[in-house]
Amino acid sequence: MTNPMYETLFAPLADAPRPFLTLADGRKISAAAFHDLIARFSHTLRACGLEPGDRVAVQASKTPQMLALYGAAMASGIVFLPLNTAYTPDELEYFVSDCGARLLLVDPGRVDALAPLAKRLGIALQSLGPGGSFDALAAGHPTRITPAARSGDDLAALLYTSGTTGRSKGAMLSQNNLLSNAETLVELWRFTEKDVLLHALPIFHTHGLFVASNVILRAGAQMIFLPKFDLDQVFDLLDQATTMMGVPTFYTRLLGDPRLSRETVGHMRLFVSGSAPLLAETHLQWSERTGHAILERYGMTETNMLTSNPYDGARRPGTVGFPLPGVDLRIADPASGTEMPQGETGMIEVKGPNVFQGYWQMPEKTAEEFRDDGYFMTGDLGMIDDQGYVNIVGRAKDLIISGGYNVYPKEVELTLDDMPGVLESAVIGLPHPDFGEAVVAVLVPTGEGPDERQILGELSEKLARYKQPKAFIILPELPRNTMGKVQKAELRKTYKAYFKDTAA
Ligand code: MCA
Ligand code: AMP
Repeated sequence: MTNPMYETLFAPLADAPRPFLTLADGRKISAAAFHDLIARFSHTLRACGLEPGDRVAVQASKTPQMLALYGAAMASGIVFLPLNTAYTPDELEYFVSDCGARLLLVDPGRVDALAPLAKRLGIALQSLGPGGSFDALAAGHPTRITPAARSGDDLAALLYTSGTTGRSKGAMLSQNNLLSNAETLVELWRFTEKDVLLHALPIFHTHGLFVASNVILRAGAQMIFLPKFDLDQVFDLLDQATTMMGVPTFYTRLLGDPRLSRETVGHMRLFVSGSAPLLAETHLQWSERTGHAILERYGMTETNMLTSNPYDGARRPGTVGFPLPGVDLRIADPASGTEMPQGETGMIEVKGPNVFQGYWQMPEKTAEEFRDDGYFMTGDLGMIDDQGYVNIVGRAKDLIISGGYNVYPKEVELTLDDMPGVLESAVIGLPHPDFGEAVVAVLVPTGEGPDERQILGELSEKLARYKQPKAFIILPELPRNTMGKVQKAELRKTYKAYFKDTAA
């Protein structure tokens, strides 16, 4: 194959009259029409001066155009860099300049705000979606393409992940990394051309883009493509779907709605959950209410999917199932990397065709996260039970997962520590009924003490909304051990019931 991603996922759409996307308003886009858009966008990327290997960065709403841009980037051999729409211009600037993107695409309404940044970085700026300048350029291009020659080892995408310390890192994902995972999941989860996926996840992260969309493309299936997770829209359109993928917050929100019943989901084939731990309690409530056992799986940006509960056989609540075919997974001593006996807890380490190529222009960071024998250290602590199911029991990394989004406390603490009235801070995740974990800042004030409203105002300039604390706790000092290290576990224990029974 001259371009495996394009040929496997996108070429089969060409000229196919079958429906591919159903939008929130019921409008349908056929596979053929979607492929026409991919072709036009691919010509437009080239006309904008991008060549195979160049990066295109996109921070835009979830539209068919955004998904078509992904297909166009693959067809043209251009590395796709999707960015969370919640990122502030400050956050955006780092990603765009670090990867050396040649073109930044944003929503039409954001062009004015981002023009100075694009000018400063010397990068072309266009708008994408209805009324967008990129779309207008595309209209003049043909609907046939010759894809750029690419091998399976060539880069397909860069996805930035934050780190416990230091700068965010761009995970380099090759065509084979993505394709191998899509092929495995289609087979394991039995996707066929008869499936209709209710797609309410964002498409700037692995879950919505590489798990959900790639699986549907590979299976030749279709999607109900919603701009975001909205309970009314989900209930309106659910009867047209056969499957849904979501983060645990989707399932707790659906459970909180009286419309959820055996009847409303009677025709569904499969519910998949991932990105954050699904409480066993949620799994059980869902089974009781709907008769469906949610299939929980586990993955990472750097690796795509790693484990899954079985399609046939017991889906065990509180576990993430078995390693995927082709994935080697071991539990190792975090310090030495020695494999631990079954039943003991250690670092989850993995190897396989899905594991990324390394961090963009950070060879030392890449080396730090791999063992000498090629296993990647996930930073998750796990145990394999006597029936082979992987249990995630904690994290070696200081990370909060709020509603499926990762928040690195260090980044929030560094921002807070610079604010007037704050002597120091500790940012922790506390159990939250809607988001699973919520970001909370424990602050030690200087003399007058911080003004929470002022802090939130300043934070909104610097950090995406989902990273901003949902609550502040003021303490005269932070608990520390004899070495002077802040005892976050103690803070989490003291305040574990902070959000108990509070509404979202
Ligand atoms: C929105 N807000 C949040 C979050 N989302 N705050 C904390 N955590 C969040 N996840 C803010 C909003 O800005 C708003 O702030 C307030 O919280 C409530 O907004 P609401 O309308 O309720 O939020 P929403 O728009 O309904 O979003 C909640 C959501 C969404 C549907 C759970 O966050 C979501 O789609 N999450 C999925 C993330 C995901 O796809 N992760 C996969 C990563 P205010 O009102 O104050 O302005 S990939 C991954 O993790 C790996 C690879 C894997 O295994 O999949
Ligand atoms: P990301 O950096 O967004 O790729 O997030 C990856 C992290 O999400 C993993 O390292 C895990 O800590 C977490 N994660 C993903 N799926 C699950 C799951 N099913 N259960 C628990 N944690 C999960």
